[in-house]
Amino acid sequence: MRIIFIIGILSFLVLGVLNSSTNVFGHANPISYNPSSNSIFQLDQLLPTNITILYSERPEPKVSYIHVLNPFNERVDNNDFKIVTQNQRGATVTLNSPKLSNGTYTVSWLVLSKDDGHITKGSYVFTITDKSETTKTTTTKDKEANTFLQRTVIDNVNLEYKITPLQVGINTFIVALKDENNKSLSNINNVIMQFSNQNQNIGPIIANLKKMGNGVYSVTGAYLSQEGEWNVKITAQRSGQYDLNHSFKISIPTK
Ligand SMILES: [Cu+2]
Repeated sequence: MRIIFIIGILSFLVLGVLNSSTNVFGHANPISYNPSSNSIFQLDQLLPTNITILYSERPEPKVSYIHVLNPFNERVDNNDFKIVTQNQRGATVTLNSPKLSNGTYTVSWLVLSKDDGHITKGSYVFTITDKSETTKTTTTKDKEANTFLQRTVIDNVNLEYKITPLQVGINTFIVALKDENNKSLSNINNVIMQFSNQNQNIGPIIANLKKMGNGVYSVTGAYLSQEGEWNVKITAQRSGQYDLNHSFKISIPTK
């Protein structure tokens, strides 16, 4: 018993050393976003003046970029990508402040890693609202104008997913997983949704859903940040079984 314990500790230490020196898990992955993912700003209050992303590896500035897009897919950054922080793993662009108004903004980034030569890309969103916009959203919700609802069966699991009110900007996403007998699944550890808009070169935008009950997960956010066709992938991680994956396309109409 004691020997097994010691071996366990030793292998843990060895893995730890490997991990920090050679970066086994590789690639420049985002560690933090500022402003943070899915944050909401009031138009009449302090708005962000720049976007800063910290990565796990050093971006090569000749190739890497951060683009900030308004809801009409127009750039609102000043095209001044530069490396910040002493370890050179941070990158920033400033925002063209007069161009900011209410709406959903997409931050799309690409990094060529100086450390392992690999390219990674992704997107995230933040929202600027004003009071009249909030009122409009409430009215739409009251009317229950649009709900996108789909059901499918994968690996004997009944998967149901719902998007309300199906608009550009903030939506609520609900994923429900049940077994063959329509009992809610209790072995789900995590549900993730990934959103990509290939025409606008956006994505993947990753959303982690919150557990609302056994087999029911939900998140609210502006992940569908522009109109047009989106590819959405749902992944449910289960204990003791393979992940469940389901991809679908959805068309977001003009407001
Ligand atoms: Cu890599």
